[in-house]
Amino acid sequence: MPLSYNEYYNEQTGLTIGLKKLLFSEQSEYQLVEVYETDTWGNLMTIDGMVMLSERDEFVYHEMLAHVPMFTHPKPKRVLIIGGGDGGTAREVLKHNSVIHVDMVEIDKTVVDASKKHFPKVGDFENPKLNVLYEDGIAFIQNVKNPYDVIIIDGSDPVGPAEGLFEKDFYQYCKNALTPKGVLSTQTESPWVESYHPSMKKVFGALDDLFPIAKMYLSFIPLYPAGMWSMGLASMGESPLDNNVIKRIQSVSKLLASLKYYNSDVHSGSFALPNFVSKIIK
Ligand code: SPD
Repeated sequence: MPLSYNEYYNEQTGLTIGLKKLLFSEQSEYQLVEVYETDTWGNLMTIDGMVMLSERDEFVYHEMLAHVPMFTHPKPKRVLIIGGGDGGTAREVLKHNSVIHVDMVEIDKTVVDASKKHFPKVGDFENPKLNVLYEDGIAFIQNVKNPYDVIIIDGSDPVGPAEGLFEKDFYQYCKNALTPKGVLSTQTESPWVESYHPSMKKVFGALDDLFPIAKMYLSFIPLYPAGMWSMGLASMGESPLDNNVIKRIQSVSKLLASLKYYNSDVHSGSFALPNFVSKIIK
């Protein structure tokens, strides 16, 4: 029987990935972090049995979580990433020339260390603009003194240490920590997994109440449950669908040429929601 990894997300329905071997397994203070070598997806990181990233498809998630808010802001200089310990979101943020400083607040150093060793191409950890802090993002956000232009929440699923990242109070603190035209993005799970709908409703309810602009957008990530993944965008300034934003994206050909998923058409199209998806957050 060949080795495989299974993430069940709906009774007995789930995802199966062929494995070659286990490369790393550590029960940290917070969670079980594992890295496998897979048959066709490169190395794979799981946390508490849930897929976080594979070398082959991580670009979709990281490009979409980072570039949608980064281009929605006219000139993002200071950026905060909550979670994101594998470094992929920071790598994408750091491609923007306007950025002068990125704080990445990751609760679990085990994730960063495992990523540096087993996903050496994912992070840009030596970049002098990146400051990694090993702290609880929920505590950190309540004490921000110097606000950020963009905040990106790259947490795990709403079980365990990441549960608080789906609460209204957390988004109120994020709003307080943004500059006047600040923009936020956050990962909000698969519309196909009903057990996550209450968390999705909570996040979009909070964003709608707190921000003048709040929208869901979608991307397609093969190794996440059911392959369809939602993210939230909230803005105190421009709308992600403003013409200015689209022109801004099209003006940076060098950055765009380095990307494998994101472009101006994907940016606009990602906000088109199928009816069953909009219904979840109405
Ligand atoms: N079940 C997948 C949840 C995705 C959460 N973030 C992944 C981290 C990648 N930087």
